[in-house]
Amino acid sequence: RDARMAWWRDARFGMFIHWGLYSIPAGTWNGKPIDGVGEWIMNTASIPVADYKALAKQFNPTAFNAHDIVALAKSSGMKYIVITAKHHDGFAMFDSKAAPFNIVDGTPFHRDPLRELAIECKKQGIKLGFYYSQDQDWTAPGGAAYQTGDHKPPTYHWDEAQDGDFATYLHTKAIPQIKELLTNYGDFPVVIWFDTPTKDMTPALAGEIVALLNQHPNLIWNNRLGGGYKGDTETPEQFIPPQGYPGLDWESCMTMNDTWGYKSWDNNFKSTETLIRNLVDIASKGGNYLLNIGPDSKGNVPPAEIERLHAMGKWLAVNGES
Ligand code: JFZ
Repeated sequence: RDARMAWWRDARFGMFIHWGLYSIPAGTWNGKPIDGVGEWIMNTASIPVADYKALAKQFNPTAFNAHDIVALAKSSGMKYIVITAKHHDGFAMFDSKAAPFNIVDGTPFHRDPLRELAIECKKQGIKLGFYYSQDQDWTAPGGAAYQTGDHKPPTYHWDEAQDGDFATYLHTKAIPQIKELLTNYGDFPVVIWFDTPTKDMTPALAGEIVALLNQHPNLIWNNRLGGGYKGDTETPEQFIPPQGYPGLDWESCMTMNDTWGYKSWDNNFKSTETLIRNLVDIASKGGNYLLNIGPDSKGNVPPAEIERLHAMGKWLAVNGES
């Protein structure tokens, strides 16, 4: 474990990237501003599955540039990147044979940004990990949904197209896609970042995923798989634990404004000073800082985020360790 965690413990600073179809509505649906984080818009606004899926046909992020994003992370002093391979909306931001609702087969873009990032990360000498929503999936039959608004228990689904059997979803989509992610990207991923488990993820089902993960002995995965598995890392979200987590590996993930996925009207950005203080605070308590960017629907990183990352890199160049 120590050998496997060594690079991660040294890293201190990483880039989280939340990017997907939700960057198109960007916090507005049918002309109305939608509260909450941008990547949850399908759930928060109860968007029907067919309407949400139709967004793929207009997703053409031609400004996406893997070289520039990796260079941005590096120049900011970050040592690793974790990008949303699939968020709760079920859309795969990678080439997937397991489900056609993906960026290569389902959009006019036809490119695999995860592959492009993997190539650039290797070239520029920085690590790459994948976020994968293994439990919630709002467009696949049987995928789980957390409750928002007036969605009804026990499934909290808002469209009958979401109904189905969770184990079948796991066996026909999630597990095959996790396999694809673990085998199609060369040296990467070094991290799998799971999220939002429900009670659907029984110890037995989670165990099937763990068996897969164990075939990759250097892989690091977080504490959000479900089924009682603790994983390798604690994941305090949007806060810094006052005493750290003595004896445990931990990573505070945080947004710069109030959303992970891009929202055109969220300008509530933390100051550079606050972000640097957070990094210092976290590092001094033995944790890592996973700081998020949310590219827009063209693939551009918002200027306010670039500006802050550049300033952090400048500060680290003078005051950091390496
Ligand atoms: C989850 C996601 O639902 C969200 O969209 C984003 O990807 C974020 C990084 O993770 O949101 C959470 C998960 C856990 C907590 C809060 C929000 N938590 O433990 O407090």
